[in-house]
Amino acid sequence: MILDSTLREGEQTPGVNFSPEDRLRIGIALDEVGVDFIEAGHPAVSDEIFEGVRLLVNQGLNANLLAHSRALKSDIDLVLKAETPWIGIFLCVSDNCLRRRFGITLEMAMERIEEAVTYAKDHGLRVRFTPEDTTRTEWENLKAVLSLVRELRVDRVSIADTTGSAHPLEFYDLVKRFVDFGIPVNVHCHNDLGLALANALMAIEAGASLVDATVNGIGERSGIVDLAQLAAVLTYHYGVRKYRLEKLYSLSRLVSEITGIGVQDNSPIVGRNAFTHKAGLHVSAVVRDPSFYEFLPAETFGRERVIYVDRFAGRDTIRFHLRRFGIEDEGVVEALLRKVKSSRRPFTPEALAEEARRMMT
Ligand code: HCA
Ligand code: CU
Repeated sequence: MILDSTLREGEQTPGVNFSPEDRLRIGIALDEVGVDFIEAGHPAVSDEIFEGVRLLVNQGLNANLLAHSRALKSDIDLVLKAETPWIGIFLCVSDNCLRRRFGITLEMAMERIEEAVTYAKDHGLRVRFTPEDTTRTEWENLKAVLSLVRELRVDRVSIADTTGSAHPLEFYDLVKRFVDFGIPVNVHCHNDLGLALANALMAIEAGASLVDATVNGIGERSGIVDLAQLAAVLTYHYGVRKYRLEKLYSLSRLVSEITGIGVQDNSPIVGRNAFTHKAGLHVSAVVRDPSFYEFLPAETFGRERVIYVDRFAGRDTIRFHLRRFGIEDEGVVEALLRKVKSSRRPFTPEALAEEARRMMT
């Protein structure tokens, strides 16, 4: 399963603050893709976020809605008021955090967790608990907390690689230990080393059943797993067929527009060049059968295949474009190819056709 956290982790991106209407538009678009969970926001952060979460709840989406919360009664009360069926409660229990950040003992942290989880469960919420910074937390502490939350009947636990420090093989081992506890496991992988997706895949291999992602991979610092990449891997390598891949591109554009944060030209799936072919050798093959150079078919992802023209072009590149303007003339192809090859700038299909017409008159 996928949990999309664009509206929570994603909103922690510098420069990003969603209006209630933004939250609704993005929520609806996520629902169209078919993500299993939507993390709708952290209601205690601001009144407007609370309102936006309410708006999403009232929309009656298919996805399970979850709201983020500290292990505090006041945060949980706001989630109850917002009426999402799920709550995600987090607290760091590493020795480092306990001593140097909170100044409390593990026992005190466990009391807080017990109070918060019990309060949420007693009020009918389904609970995900995250020992934040899981990957840098002592196993003894994690074990104690896992036993506690299992007793409290939390519905899911999440392993957060909060600083993106994990190595995929290490992460695999940690996830396996969690899975052995018998509580359904989520993973939340940050991308500080560019390993978020690799770690998430190792987590799946180790038995995790849900992965957090955001549209365009946004989030604190370098963000987390990219939704489009995750949905594509689940589809093409794990045989998951439930996500509507053709909706991913417009979703990415929508989030870029709203956040003002673009994607790299070479980003997988949603980047400008993800389905563009340039070298003449590639184009010769692609015009016969795109799969020679496309593992992922452009159409499946709602993208158009682009045949780029510059001095790397070959005869097939020129032929391909001219044919679309109804021009088939080998003499013109040769002349145009010479022209293209002697230049350093790119040619649009229209410019090629115009040149061709000029040559023919
Ligand atoms: C945060 C940290 C978090 C929490 C993840 C979770 C992380 O609150 O911003 O609650 O499951 O990376 O640990 O995003
Ligand atoms: Cu995070």
